[in-house]
Amino acid sequence: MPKYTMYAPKLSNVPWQEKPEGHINSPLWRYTENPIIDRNPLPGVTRIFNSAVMPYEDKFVGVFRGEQTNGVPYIYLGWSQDAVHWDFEPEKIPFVDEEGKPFMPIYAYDPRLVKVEDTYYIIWCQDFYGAAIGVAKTQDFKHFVRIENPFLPFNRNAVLFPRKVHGNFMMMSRPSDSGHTPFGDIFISESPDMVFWGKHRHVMSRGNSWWEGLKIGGGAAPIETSEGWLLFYHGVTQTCNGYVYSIGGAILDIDEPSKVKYRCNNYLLTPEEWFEERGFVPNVTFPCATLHDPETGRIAVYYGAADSYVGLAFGYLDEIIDYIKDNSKTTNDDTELGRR
Ligand code: BMA
Repeated sequence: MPKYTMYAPKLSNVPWQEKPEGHINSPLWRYTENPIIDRNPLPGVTRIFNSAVMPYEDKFVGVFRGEQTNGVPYIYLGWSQDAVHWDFEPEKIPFVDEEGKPFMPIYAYDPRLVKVEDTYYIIWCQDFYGAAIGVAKTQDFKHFVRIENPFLPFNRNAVLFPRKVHGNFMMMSRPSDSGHTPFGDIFISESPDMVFWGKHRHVMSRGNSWWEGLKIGGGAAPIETSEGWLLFYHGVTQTCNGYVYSIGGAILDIDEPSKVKYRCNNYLLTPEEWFEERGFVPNVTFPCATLHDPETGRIAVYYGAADSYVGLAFGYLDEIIDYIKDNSKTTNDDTELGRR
């Protein structure tokens, strides 16, 4: 009998491999065929990483950060039957404005993809006189309408919740600066219509432990569970040799998600494999999405690796929640409502 419940649509074809014998130190284990997307995945694109996927009809769809050969990041659409092998559309996603006119961001990176009610939202980081958040919506993955930018610059790592709370859309973000931000906490904002955002609250601070001591940022869209919202996020530390990005786990209160109930003091995944340690930016594991199945409790985490590849890791809901709870350490900044 599972201990905890996941509230999400059934997904029996979630990609999966059982835990390898002797696996220790984390409730997540890696897919043996990682990385699932290699270099030069399509003409004009040198690397795909930090990307998000979802089930759609009888297959899977994804929004992929593609670094073009001119160095500018953009978002590409991909399709898959098994969520492991991907076919990419050769052209960038053709965003339009609300009148249907082409409206392409100058650059776009780290997309997330979240379905709320009957609409799919793509959320990414783009230029808005500095790094800020962009949003588009689609219902058919053919027409992509950009809506208002939710926040002022500078901001990154926006993650939409898969359902409304208090009757409002909920979006986490990480206010930052214009460079490789050496600080950062996760905040949450509410909106009745995806246009006007307010009721800003602080969710959690950097710094409970060394691996996330510099900055943190939202990762995958949170998963609704009987214990609260399960959040995979990234935590960054600074070493004498640069930043290291690990994957962390926390559980947020279901009705007041600015309150952190549990926060794992240990990382759930940290760069250890060649494709995570070696690449355009070494030592990066950067979660952007999960696929998950409530019946089996299986969760597949999609993460960018070394700003060069996409990796896949697996875990069971019960084991992940127990690990987070057993190793939880929270501060006042985490557990309070986050309004000052
Ligand atoms: C962050 C973002 C991510 C990237 C990471 C490591 O600031 O730009 O896209 O994966 O740095 O380079």
